[in-house]
Amino acid sequence: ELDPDRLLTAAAAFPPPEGVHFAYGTAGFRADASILDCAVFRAGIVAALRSLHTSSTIGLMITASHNPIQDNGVKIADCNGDMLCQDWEPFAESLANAHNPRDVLQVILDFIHKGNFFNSAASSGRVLLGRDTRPSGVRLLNAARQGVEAILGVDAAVMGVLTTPQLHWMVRASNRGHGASEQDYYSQLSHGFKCLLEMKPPGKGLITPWDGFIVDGANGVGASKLSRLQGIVKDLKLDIRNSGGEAEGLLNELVGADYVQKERKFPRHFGHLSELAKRCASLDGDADRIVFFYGEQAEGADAMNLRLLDGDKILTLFAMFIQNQLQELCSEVHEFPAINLGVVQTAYANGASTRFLKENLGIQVALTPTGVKHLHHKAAEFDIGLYFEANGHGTVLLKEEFLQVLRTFSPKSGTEGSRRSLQRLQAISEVVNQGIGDALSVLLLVEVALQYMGWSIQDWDSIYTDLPSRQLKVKVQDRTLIKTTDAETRVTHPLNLQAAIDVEAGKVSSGRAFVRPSGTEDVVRVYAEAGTQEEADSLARAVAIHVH
Ligand code: NG1
Ligand code: ZN
Repeated sequence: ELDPDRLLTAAAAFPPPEGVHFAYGTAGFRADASILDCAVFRAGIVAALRSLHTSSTIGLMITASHNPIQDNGVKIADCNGDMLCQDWEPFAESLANAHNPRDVLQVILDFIHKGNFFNSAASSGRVLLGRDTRPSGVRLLNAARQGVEAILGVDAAVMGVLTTPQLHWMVRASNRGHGASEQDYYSQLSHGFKCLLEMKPPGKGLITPWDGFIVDGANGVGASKLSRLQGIVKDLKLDIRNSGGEAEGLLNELVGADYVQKERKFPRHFGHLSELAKRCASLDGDADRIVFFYGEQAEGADAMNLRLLDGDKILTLFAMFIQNQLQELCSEVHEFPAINLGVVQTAYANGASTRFLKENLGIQVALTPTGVKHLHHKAAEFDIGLYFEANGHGTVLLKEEFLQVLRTFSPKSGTEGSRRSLQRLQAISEVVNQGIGDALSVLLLVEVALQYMGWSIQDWDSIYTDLPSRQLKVKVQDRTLIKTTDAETRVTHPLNLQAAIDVEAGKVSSGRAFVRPSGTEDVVRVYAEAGTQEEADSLARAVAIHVH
């Protein structure tokens, strides 16, 4: 039951900022923190209604991920721990942009009447609220809480400072009736990790002496959470830097996964020659992304080159590791049903990675438009689906039916080997976060995979060589005039643009290029790939000119 008076009174305390239009972007609302109170309050209402509608716990996270510290944002986690169901995005957007409390009420009533959405709605609900370390988070979390409580019967549970994926994990766990505390999260991840290391097949692994990871925490929430995880996972040696301490610098400033991946530069407090070749990783501001890197001696200079292992390399490592586990399972347990393994990428995936996955590993590769929600849904179609964006956001999904088979299957041979091959896959499902990409969980699984392969970070890097690529941003009058198809790889409007891109791509060796309007910035993005860096650069420039 909606209580209009309660809602109107609560909404009156959060007037909308003048002349601002909020768009529900790739991951909710994001803006300068000073103008966000109203949008966050109303996102709280959306989360509360979603909780009633699904009769489940829902999550709401206050974060602006890799954006600067003065920004903030709000994202909603749906009942399975994934992103808010896309059908609700237009509703969330209209609500955020309603002019006054009366309009807020009207938008809600329209939504209810139009779609029969609340036919079976529960009478009570619960929303878990989390935030990253931004100073504005305290105030905005309170706004979200008031939004949730504006809806009669819905409880707001303040979980405090968390990584985005921790909050998603808690929502998922709680809707499955599992322990859903932060401590449960660490316990599950570390249990899976420990099992996997204990079950490493004899004779495999550890060729180079193992010396842990140096991790860039982006001066954000990931650093402290990672050190808590380390306290539980005894075998994990970490040297955590940029953990947000007084002297360490600002959130995401010259640090973090986005900086390392886009700028191809070492984050602050990295990059001394004495650390050459060591295994390094960088988290983003809310720890839902991670990339890996190491330093290589630059030719004739007393500096280091950065060697980046991006989301595509992580995806490839995981695909090989899991494929090996499946092969082992099939050879130990002949009667095990066939398993459908697939990976999902976007057009930004380096062509060398796609080719390696298809041709060398023989794995099916699906392509979706940019944005985790698209990749996630596609990956969920496979028994085991892996997805990663090149920027380091991704995870592994194991279908519930498949997990059920793993748990209950009793192999005819009944040998130690057959039992272990089943248990390994179960342990993988404990380490991965099945709600959303999770830097902490990916870090653990990378460590496991490298140990199973017996690989150094250099060995891992050399699986394939990235094709040289270039990304450019082009400012145009109206970026929405550009329309694309085939997972954004081809332009349909303006009419002659695709033909022009094809001609340019044909002028260079192994040329591939595409353009698309960004979903998070007011620019058109240009991506080009070619046989040499010079060719990739010239292709990108040429395409950018056609976009203008
Ligand atoms: P847009 O601005 O739509 O390209 C960017 C990233 C996405 C995704 C979203 C969400 C690139 C090229 N695009 O989207 O991968 O992470 O932000 O934050 O990196
Ligand atoms: Zn993030």
